Parts: sequence; C-alpha cells; structure tokens
Amino acid sequence: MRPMLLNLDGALERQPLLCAATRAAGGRMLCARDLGPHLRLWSRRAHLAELRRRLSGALPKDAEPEVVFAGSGDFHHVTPLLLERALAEVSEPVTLIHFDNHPDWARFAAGSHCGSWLAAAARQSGVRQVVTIGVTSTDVGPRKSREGDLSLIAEGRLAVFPWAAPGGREALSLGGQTWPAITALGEDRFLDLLDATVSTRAIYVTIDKDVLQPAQAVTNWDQGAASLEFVEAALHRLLAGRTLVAADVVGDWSPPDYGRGPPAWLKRGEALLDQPRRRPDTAHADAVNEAANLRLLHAFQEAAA
Ligand SMILES: [Mn+2]
Repeated sequence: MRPMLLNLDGALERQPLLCAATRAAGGRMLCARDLGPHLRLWSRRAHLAELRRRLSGALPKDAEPEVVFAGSGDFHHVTPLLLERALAEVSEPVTLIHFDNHPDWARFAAGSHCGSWLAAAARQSGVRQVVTIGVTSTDVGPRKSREGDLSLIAEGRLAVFPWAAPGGREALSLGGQTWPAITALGEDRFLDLLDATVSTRAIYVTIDKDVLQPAQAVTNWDQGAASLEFVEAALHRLLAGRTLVAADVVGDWSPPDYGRGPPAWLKRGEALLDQPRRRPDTAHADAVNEAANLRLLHAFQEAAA
C-alpha cells in the first residue's frame, strides 16, 4: 500500500509525520496547488482533465495499490479520477465504500462538485455497488433528499447506512429501500450487516473525515459522530478476505482559496450558505488531522500486508 499526497491546498505539507510516513513507504507528494482554487468546492471539466493528466504523468500506476490523501473535503470530487486509475488495473467488479457525513449525491450539471461526485463514481464500468456509511446530515432527510440523484437507489447501485436517521428514526427509507441507522443497530451488528451487504471481493475505500466526531478531525464541513475506532474496525472487517484496490482520504481543514473572478464569487457565496463559519486554529487542525491520517494509513497498510 503506497501512500500518495495530492497537495491541492497546503494542508498535507503542514503534516510532517504524514510526509515522513509517506516517504518511508515509498510514496511521494504531487504538488498541484495551482489547480487547487479551480478545483475547490466544484470544478469545470477542463481542470479535472488537467489533474487527470498530471496524475498519470507524475504518479505512474503500478501493481501496488495506492492510498491518496487529497486535503480538504472540498476536493472530494477527485475520487472518480482516482477510482478510474484503480479500476484500470482490476478485472473484477468493485464495491466503492464511502465513509462520509454527507451522501455526495447532489446533481450538478456544470462540472463536478464535492457534493455531487457519487453518481460519476457509481456508474463507472467495473463498479458494482456503492455503500455510504455514517451520514448524519439532513441531506438524506425527506426534504433535502429530493435534490439527490436517487436513481442510483432505484438501479440498486447504492446503499446508505446513516449514523443516525433523520427525525430520530431507527432507519432511513428512500426510493423503496430501508437501511437501519448504525446507532440503532449497534456498531457490532452493523459490521455484520456491512460484511453481508458487500457482494464483491474487491473494494475501493474513500473516507471523508467529516464522518468523524469533531475531537478526531477538523474539517471544512459539518461533522458526524463516528469514531476513528469504528472506521478502523469497519476497514478491518471489510478487508478480511477482500482485496483493497485503492483508497483515498479527504477532510483536512484548510483556509478556503477559490482564486479570483466570477467562479470564486459564486463559491464564496455557496460556502457561506452551506459550510460552518468556524475558523479553527490551523496548528490544532493540522495536528488532529495528521493523527487521524496516520491511523488510517496504518489501517490500510495493515490490511494490505
Ligand atoms: Mn464528502
């Protein structure tokens, strides 16, 4: 398992222990900070295409699976690119395991959005199903869920296990499907259910650290209630007897930089509406996130060994 640091916002270069662990495991940092403002929050296709070009040039894919750390959750829409790289190397169906406080299933026509990338990933050939784990956001509630691309559920491509279901219910019902809330079921029984739900031998894992409780990650988004111990236990359970084809991790807080011009104004407005207005202490955020990233890297390395 080779770590790769995709530096789009400076968050990862402020994590010296993660940088050292990456080098020690034969990985490296790809610096693309010039693309960061264009990609942040949402991106036109041209900038994603430029990132794809740089990834294939600078990080030639070999047989070893990679775990890519990509900085803020505002960049979660790089996951389809990273998944595409991984799928090119495998010839069997893959399940995408998605830890997140949000469903990331919104529809967005103008390119790709950090809240809209899920359908593009779910519909890549080679992906059999997507399993989203840990959502507490009201995005899955009765009113907001209408903004989502629920055809993924109708097509049997998506399962969503919320941490807690909207309105304090014990389960989430959407598009004719019902999934129990993790807190209602209990973590151990949930892991049994998760294991039974994932029907493929190969998995790709994407983790947005906003799924974690605020003591264990500092992100640009509203956060959930899962613990790192829960995520580690889920990875351990999923990877017993399965193959990890690759993984990515986002959710490192960084001060938003959208560049200049009209897209930046739109993004600033949108962030004001959608994101918490806290401005955490950068050194504290970096230290908390670095500790979480190191634990996740370790969990992936252990599973791949
Ligand atoms: Mn996300």
